[in-house]
Amino acid sequence: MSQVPLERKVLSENDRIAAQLRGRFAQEGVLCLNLISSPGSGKTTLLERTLEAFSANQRVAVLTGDIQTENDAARLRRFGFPVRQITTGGTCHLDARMIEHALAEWRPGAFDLLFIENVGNLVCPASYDLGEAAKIVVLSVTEGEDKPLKYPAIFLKSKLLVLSKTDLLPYVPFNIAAAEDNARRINPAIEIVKLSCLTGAGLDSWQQWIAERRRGLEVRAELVT
Ligand SMILES: Nc1nc2c(ncn2[C@@H]2O[C@H](COP(=O)(O)OP(=O)(O)O)[C@@H](O)[C@H]2O)c(=O)[nH]1
Ligand SMILES: [Mg+2]
Repeated sequence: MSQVPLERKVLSENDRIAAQLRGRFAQEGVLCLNLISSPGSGKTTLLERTLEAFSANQRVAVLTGDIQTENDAARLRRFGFPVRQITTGGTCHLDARMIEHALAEWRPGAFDLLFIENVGNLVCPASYDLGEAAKIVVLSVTEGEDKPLKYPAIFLKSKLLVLSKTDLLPYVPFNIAAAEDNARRINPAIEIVKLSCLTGAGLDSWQQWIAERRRGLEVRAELVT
């Protein structure tokens, strides 16, 4: 089989499993958020700040993907919530089958908010549906404001853009307004949160964004029952 039909087959199989995951998340009232960025943009740090702000009775879980090492899972387990590392061994993205496997050991209903930290890469993860409610693209201010134009697919598919490391803005020639404009040129509906995990600025907007999504799920569940 040539590469294009093979790729199509892989993606349609992925979509089938992702649809099952989405159905399962809907049934169990789980909000699943898929964080995507280049390596080093601050995904794990953002999850650390997020988990540390949750009270222990919150039903939150994390799956974190990397090519090698359990480092990120070790960083995130400190907060007492269930965390599993997915090491892909070379694959540059997570796929729906990996999520299905990783979830198999957790009992249904154990959590109602699931964060997935994807493998650091702005390209491949854009093509893989993981059954998430939203893809979230993280772009740090050291990466250049033109990235939405260079890697449009992930900005097009994301509901939220997190502009991270804003504490570094005084030290780097990053035009934050241009970055926002570029993201909106690709995806006019994209929401944008600017934050720094170092100073904590903007973390409230991030937490509010998540809280609104969780409330949206509850309202939908009430309408269905
Ligand atoms: N100055 C600054 N550095 C940050 C911030 N967030 C993360 N970092 C640093 O960026 C590096 C990569 O962060 P990490 O969370 O591992 O990125 P990931 O690869 O996307 O998970 C680490 O050295 C972090 O300490 C931030 O808000 N400000
Ligand atoms: Mg990480």
